[in-house]
Order: sequence, then structure tokens, then C-alpha cells
Amino acid sequence: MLADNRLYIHRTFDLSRLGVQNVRSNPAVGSIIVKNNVILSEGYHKKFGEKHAEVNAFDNLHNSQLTENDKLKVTLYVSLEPCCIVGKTAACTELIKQNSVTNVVISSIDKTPKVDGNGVAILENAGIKTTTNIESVVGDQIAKTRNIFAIQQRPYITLKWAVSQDGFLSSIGKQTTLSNQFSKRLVHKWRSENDAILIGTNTALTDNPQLNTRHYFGPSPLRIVLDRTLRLPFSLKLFTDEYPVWIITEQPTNTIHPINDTVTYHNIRFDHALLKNLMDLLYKANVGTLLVEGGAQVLGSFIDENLCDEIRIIKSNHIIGQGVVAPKIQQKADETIQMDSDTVSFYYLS
Ligand code: AOF
Ligand code: ZN
Repeated sequence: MLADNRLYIHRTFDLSRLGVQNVRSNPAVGSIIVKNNVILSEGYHKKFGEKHAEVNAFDNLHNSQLTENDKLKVTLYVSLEPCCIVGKTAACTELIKQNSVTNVVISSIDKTPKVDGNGVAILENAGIKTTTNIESVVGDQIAKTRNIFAIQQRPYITLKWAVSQDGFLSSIGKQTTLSNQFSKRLVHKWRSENDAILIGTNTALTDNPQLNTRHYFGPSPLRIVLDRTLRLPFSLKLFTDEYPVWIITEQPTNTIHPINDTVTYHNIRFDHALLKNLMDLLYKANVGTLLVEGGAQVLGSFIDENLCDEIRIIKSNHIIGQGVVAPKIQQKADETIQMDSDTVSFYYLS
């Protein structure tokens, strides 16, 4: 019996996830090549600017011990519509046309304006049978960070905070540990999956955070801190390790002597359009995903301006009594997981 297309597409999802930490503003994509119900080769998009999933799947097919006959008349499965534009790499639709592919099975459509259905049309016009929308609820979920970036020209924004049982982010002016050891590791996983992480001046001063991924494997995000008047001291941990930091300031940057070569200054206006100015800067720098880790003022501004695609809240069982009040979310969580004493809630807003 022929295996269901859905099973093969789920394999492309698994492969796509291997790239999540490194593809930046590009989507995570997986692809497999199948003939007579046998998976002949697999590939995924490993790194921003490098070969696409389909190219890696074909490379693996051609490098394998298959007979020439095996390489003909294959079905290509891919989690995302193949690209038809020459970007940093050549168009995958051309590669597919040149490789005796008879069928292409796709989960999600690539909303990048110049693609958005054109990849499918090109394949169909070349006589290749194309099937779309297989398990697209999952496929769209995997592609959604890229789609927000491509359509809205800003990073995909996730707001995250930890809250005490009585609704506070922290005691006033004092670093307060709320997450337990399990949710702390989960947060470091989230950091590894985001291109950049943002905090405000007060959080930098009060918490003195490192914002890296020391409790999880994978790359640390670009750390971004708002510092309108440049009042953050050089002694903060952020400025004394080897990872890059961006300081966003209103001060003219040409007169600043950088603290060290990991720190870069960016000048934007801190007016009513601060977040818009920041999003423009991040879009141009190819930051595809942004994790906003506080504090209350910064989180509140993103919420007020409706600039959030996802919110993740860690609710601990600590009681603080008084302190900085956490933002309130009116809707019900879309997903909740229990991590020992902490409850982690996910709200999907886009
Ligand atoms: C695919 N397969 O594995 C990925 C795709 O600048 P480039 O060359 O990396 O191309 C960017 C375009 O390719 C853009 O439409 C993006 O959504 C898509 N990414 N497409 O066929 C892949 N990563
Ligand atoms: Zn491509």
C-alpha cells in the first residue's frame, strides 16, 4: 500500500526543525525525495544564505549509491512551496524542473510576495503535478515567522515574562527569580530559536542579565538593549562576555567610544514611533525573530501597539506581596504546559 502523503510531509517537518536555530529570517524548510514508496534522500535548509532544503535533498540523492534509474521520475516532498526567485541562492523551481521530478507535494505556501503561489504555477506549467496544503496547519506554523517578516517587514515578535502567583514581575528595583530550573532551561531554548532578544534599560540595570543560552545548546541571540541616554555602566555582564550586543540610543553614535568590539551602537529616535523605528532597523539587519524579555514598560509598549505575534508567560508559585505589576492578558491561553511548579502559557496572536 502507498504511504499517505501526510507521513512524508511530516518527515519534512521533522527535518525542517533541525534548521530552526540558524536560518534567521529565512523559513525552516525540510524536503525528501521518494520513489516507489521509498525515501531516497533527505535535506533541510541548514543556514541562512546557504543551500535550500530541496538542493540538499538533490545533493544527497546524487551523492548516494543509487542507480541512474532511481534518480528518474521521483516525487519531491517539501514543507514549503519551492522558491522561484533568485535570492541568495538559485530558484528551486528550476532545479526541480531539471531533475526528472514528476510530482511535487507541498505543505505550506511561501508568502514572500514574489513567490506566493508562483512557485506552484511554474511547476504546473512545466507539467509537474503539484499537490499543496498537505498538513498545512503544521506547515503554516513552521513558516509563520518568515511569513510575518516577509509581509509585515518586521521580525516575528514573541513577548515573554515570568509572573509570581500574585501577579508581579518582580519586587521593585530588585532582581527576583521566579522561573524554576525547568522553565529556565525552556527559556534558554527559546533564546536559541530567536535571532535577537530585547530588554529595556531598567531590566539591564536591575537584573544584570546575560541573555545567552548557557542552559541550552545552540546559538545565543543578538542581545539588544534600549539605552536612550547611555546610562548603562560598562560593568554589566552584557558588556563583559564574548557575545554581541546592540545598544539602541538617542545619542549621536559618531562621538561614542565603544566599550569593546562586541558592542555596537545604533541611533534611533525615542519618539512616539520608537518601536516602529526599531522594527525598521531590525528588518534591515535581517533579524527575523525577536524575543522581548522585559521589563514592564517595554512589554507594555509592545502590547499597547499591538506589536506581538505570540506571548509566553511563566507563572510561578512564588508569592511576592508587592512589586512591579505584570501585564494582564484578557484572552485564554491557546496552550498550557506544566513544568513542575511553573505553568507555561502560550498565546498565539497572529
Ligand atoms: C525554498 N526552500 O529551503 C527555503 C526557501 O535568499 P534565498 O536564496 O535564501 O531565498 C529566499 C526565498 O526562499 C524566500 O522566498 C524564502 O521564503 C524561501 N526559502 N525556499 O524553496 C528552502 N529556505
Ligand atoms: Zn528554494
